[in-house]
Amino acid sequence: MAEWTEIRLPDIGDFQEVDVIEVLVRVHDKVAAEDTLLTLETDKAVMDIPAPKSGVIREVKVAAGDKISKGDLIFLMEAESEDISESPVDENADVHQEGAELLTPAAVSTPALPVEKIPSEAPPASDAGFPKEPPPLPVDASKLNPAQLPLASPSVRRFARTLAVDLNHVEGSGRNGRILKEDVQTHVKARLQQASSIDAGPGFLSWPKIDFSRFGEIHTEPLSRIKKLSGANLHRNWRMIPHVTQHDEADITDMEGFRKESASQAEARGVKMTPLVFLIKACAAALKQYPQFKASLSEDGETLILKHYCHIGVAVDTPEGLLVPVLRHCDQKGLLELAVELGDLSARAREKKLKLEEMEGGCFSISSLGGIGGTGFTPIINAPEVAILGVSSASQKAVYRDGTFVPRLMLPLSLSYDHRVIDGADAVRFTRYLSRRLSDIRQLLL
Ligand code: CAO
Repeated sequence: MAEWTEIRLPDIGDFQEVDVIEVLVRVHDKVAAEDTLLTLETDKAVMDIPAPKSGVIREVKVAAGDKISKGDLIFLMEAESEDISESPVDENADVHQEGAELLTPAAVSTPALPVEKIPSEAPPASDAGFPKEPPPLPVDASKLNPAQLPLASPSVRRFARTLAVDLNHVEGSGRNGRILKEDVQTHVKARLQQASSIDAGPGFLSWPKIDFSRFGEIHTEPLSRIKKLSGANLHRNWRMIPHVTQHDEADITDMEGFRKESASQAEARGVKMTPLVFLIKACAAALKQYPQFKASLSEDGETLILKHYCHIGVAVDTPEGLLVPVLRHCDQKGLLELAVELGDLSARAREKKLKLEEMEGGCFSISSLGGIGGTGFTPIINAPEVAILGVSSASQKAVYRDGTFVPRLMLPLSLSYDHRVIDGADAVRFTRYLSRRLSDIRQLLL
């Protein structure tokens, strides 16, 4: 049904002759109830005038720069009905005006429109055009709420919304402090610069600016490209993932005996068999048993992506910084094969000869500092992975067994996990499983 509605400026408070600063709709625009139609500005506030109902704008009676007051006609709208379409008009259709809100196309001298259904109780259309006294409009003036709106036009507000910018935090450079599009852009630029700097973010103190030369001689060196890249990743992962680190240890006395025995055999093939190779093998078994440790969380945090493959990344310390090449299908490979691959990847990492794809696709990482020392540390998860195993130096410890202390070679393990995905109990189960696997060489070789 074609119903034409006059939209007049509702009561907006004690304002007369208010400036129209923006008209948001044009003739033929389809609007939904509450969509903003135009923006007014007084010396105190900017306010949006919403559509009282859904429909199609048939005439625009105001333009930017006009001054309008309560009751002024601002739009003619064809209220939404099944019959609103772009189809040609039945020019012979009988049309009526329903109260003052319903105006016929003839009465408002608009282009021909599809008018088919007429309310039976409607009074006849007036030849004189619009009624002199407009009826109260169904605009909910409480929704205008000018005091709470930052001074900005709807298009600027829309622009800010698309960038998720809260206008309450944007400083306006326009008249009366009105926020302009450029102000939003400046705000976003500043926030991006802030985010990429080493500042921790809103609410944190900024990084101390200190002239160290006041205290003694200094020189500066630029960070390597790898350090900058890995630093940005580590920073993000540390801030975004709720880390917990589970510490444990494994008795690798028998494993070390076996490793030393097989070392010469490996060496003959030009391969170094270090404890790390055994750790990769044990982790592959543990990841099979606890597949959530090689899962990833979807970007929106709603879904867990479980992988049916087992690719393990190994942190390699290079002169340029940390690199993490990935060993593929670790669950399908023997110790010797893993040792060959680890040797090759770590050598090429140090020579900067790794290909990009050799650092992709990992499901879990191992960071071994055991060759250097240490008793435990807190590795940072390599997102989008959900866990990483840190390995420190094995050392002889007195272990109480069968009523007596015996010397055993104990390996410290530090498992950091994403607490959004993994529970503490599962983390201990994982490290306990690993520990058993490493302690029992027969199981490890299986
Ligand atoms: N406990 C005791 N000794 C260990 C050990 C451990 N957990 N792990 C290795 N070792 C020993 C090895 O057996 C080897 O001894 P020998 O030369 O007598 O055989 C020696 O330490 C050196 O081992 P390695 O470091 O050459 O070999 P690896 O397989 O253990 O490690 C690699 C290879 C590439 C991972 C390692 O060289 C490396 O770069 N580690 C640093 C990783 C890193 O920086 N992680 C931190 C990330 S967070 O900042």
